[in-house]
Amino acid sequence: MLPAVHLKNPTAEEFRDRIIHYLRYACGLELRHARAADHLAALELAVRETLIDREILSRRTYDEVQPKTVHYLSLEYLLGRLLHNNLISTDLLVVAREAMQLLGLNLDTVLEEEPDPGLGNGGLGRLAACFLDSLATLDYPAYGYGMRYDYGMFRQSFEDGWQVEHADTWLQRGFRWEIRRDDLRVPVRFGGRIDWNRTEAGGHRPAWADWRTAYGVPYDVLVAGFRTNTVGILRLWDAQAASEFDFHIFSKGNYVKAVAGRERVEALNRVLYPADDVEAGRQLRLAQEYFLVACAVRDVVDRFRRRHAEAWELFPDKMVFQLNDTHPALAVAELMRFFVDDAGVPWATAWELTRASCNYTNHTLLPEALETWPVTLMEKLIPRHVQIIYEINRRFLEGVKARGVSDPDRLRRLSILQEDGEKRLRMANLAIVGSTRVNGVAKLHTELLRTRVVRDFAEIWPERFIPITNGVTPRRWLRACNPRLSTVITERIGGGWAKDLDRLYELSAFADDESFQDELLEIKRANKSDLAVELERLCDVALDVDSLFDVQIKRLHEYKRQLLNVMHIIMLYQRIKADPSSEVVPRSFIFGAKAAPSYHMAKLIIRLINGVADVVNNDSDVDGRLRVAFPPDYRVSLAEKIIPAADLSEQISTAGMEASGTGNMKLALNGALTIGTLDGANIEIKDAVGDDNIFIFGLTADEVEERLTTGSYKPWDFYRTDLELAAVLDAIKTGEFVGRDRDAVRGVWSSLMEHGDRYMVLADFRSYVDTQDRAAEFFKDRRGWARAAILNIAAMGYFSSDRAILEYADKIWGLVAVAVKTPEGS
Ligand code: 26V
Repeated sequence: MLPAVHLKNPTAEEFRDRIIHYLRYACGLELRHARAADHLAALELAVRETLIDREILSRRTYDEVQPKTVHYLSLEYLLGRLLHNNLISTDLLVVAREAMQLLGLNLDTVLEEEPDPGLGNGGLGRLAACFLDSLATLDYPAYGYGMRYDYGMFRQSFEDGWQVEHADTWLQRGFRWEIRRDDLRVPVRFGGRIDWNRTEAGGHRPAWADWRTAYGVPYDVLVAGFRTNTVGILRLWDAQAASEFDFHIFSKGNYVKAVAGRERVEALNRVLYPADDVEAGRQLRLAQEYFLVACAVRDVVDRFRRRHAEAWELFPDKMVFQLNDTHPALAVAELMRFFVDDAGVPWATAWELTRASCNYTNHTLLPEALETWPVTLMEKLIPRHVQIIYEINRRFLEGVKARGVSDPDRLRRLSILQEDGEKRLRMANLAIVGSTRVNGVAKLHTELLRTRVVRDFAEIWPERFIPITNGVTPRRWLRACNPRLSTVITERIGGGWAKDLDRLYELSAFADDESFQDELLEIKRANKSDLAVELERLCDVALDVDSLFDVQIKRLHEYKRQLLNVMHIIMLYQRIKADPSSEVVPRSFIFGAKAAPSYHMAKLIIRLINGVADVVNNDSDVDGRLRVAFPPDYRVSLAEKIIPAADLSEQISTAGMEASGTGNMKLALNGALTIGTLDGANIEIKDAVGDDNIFIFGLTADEVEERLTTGSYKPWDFYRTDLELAAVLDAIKTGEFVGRDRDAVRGVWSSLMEHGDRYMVLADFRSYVDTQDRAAEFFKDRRGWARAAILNIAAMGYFSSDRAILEYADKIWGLVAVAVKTPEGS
């Protein structure tokens, strides 16, 4: 008999007793001695108990059903805080609030104590987190595999307007959501050399020799589905040095060297690489990518073997991998290594099994973000994989030639190995060759992939490339972050929307309902007022709650064009200076952005924004009509406060450069109107909300491409013909806003006027500014604006990550939902 698992939720009194229990037996404290951090710990453990009960049921069900399971491989998971979401998923929110009250505590205060696990850079990592939520909510058997970085995304502060990075010590006060699984520790081989052994047939067989072993220790983070018993697992790996290997050195009396060797292995998951722009080409990053893949493959193969012994032909029917960008692309080589070297499967069969179980999602079109690794670096770390990749490439190119491709340039572009200059492995080519499906993350993005970035591949395998537009989880990005709006939506259309976001469409019936419009405006105002309090605390700026809250929150990148936004602010400022009595619609500009520590231009733009903020916020002519708030350390928990308060959502990337965007969806879902280019998912958002309910401006992707490739783009032409633009550029050039940093920040001007303005800021300036003027004018029509906001919310159903995951399950994974069985009588 299996032990009974209780699934009924506790009463507030029972839950209070659970909290007291954990305070006593996990923290060793009586209530009267507990501090805020202890309240948080005890509450987390009390909720975790429910997650564990459900997790046990999920595992039990899967052991019995042995369903096909998806494995999401990602170097990043931008989870954000987990307590609030877990309370909602388990339906314990009300009970917990009451229980805290019974203890004389306030739940909201305790929720604010939780640090953000920031194990990701930006959109790609946050998408992985939304997908885990949807997988569990839709009852799909799934694992996420990732790295348990000691230090996640750096903490950002500003000193004299400059970004300063600090270590993110998210684990310092303990992380209650993880469970260390020493029973599932796996060995990972690295280093060594290749020996050529004679086979019986007289040939030579390569063998990996003299490798060393590190260990991967998994920590499981339980991911509760919303209103279902399914609990998924995010398995994060920690690197551990092998004690034998130290002992060998240690026994020779060199203690220091032994410890240093340990250090080197364990440094593997010390830190998340905080760049999402250019490949740093660092050996440690390559080692991280290999380590994750080796741990994940071993874990999956072990589970397969427990269930299906050596029936490897079943592997693709039971196990499927999704590669989140090229970062885990070595999974293709590692699976081949396992099948061929460890399982003794013939190469051709091994290749069929590998390719049938792998799929790859591309998240970027920027050529500089496409990963390549020097082969010499790889040979030191994983010599056997290098051989395997050569063989994959040899057979692939043979196959291509057999299909009649003979143009050497084309073959060179298709090759997994880049051979001009230093020999390098092209991770995208490996991922494409080793996958059944390759997907883009929005329609335009997929089209540009097919026709530009990997055109040669799309020509030989058109069916391999498919679009699946991103989505966001409505649990975190509406229900949890915007309780006011959630409540009125539920009042109007019932609560089903949180699991079936298409239901929001029923709100369009209320678009012209003045009472609903008023309710919406009131909620927005209340959210803005909450945010204003927070921003006053964070950056000492007082915002006018009735001003237009204009929000741009995303990583700082030239292609995302925060610069265009700040140039618009400068222009508005100059209009006021020219005529202080002129009528302006009051605006509050809110930025959130981290720059990669090595991204010089991004850091200059941060300095410029902070400089403009300083001048504008303190000029008496402006008289509070323009305000700029740039709170430091933008992260998921700050996004959750900003998004519900936004009126206008800035999605202003150079067309053809933003793969999808997901912030655009979160903001529209919370009733912000978008000002944006025809880029990424903006196009699909426009189609959903209608041209009248979105502000579109700027060049199209084709127009950008045409100007960039023909060299017909001349930034100076715009300088000469647009007086307002010229004044803005002059102010940047002379360093008007940045005091003694004027020489440094002049680099921003140079990038536009001397280095060709790669991101076409000048080309889009006039169209952007005119569209902003239209938006401001429309904002004065409060009811009209509310109507448009309602129509935005109503149209966001499609942008749920549930819809995205259903598409992956259907078009890529061939995955079937499995209802978790509850024990009888519960
Ligand atoms: C790229 C690189 C380049 C090499 C150095 C390490 C590193 C780490 C991360 C990345 C990821 C950049 C790609 C990315 O985040 N793409 C974003 O993905 C979102 C989800 O699909 C999408 O909405 C954004 O448009 C896209 O920029």
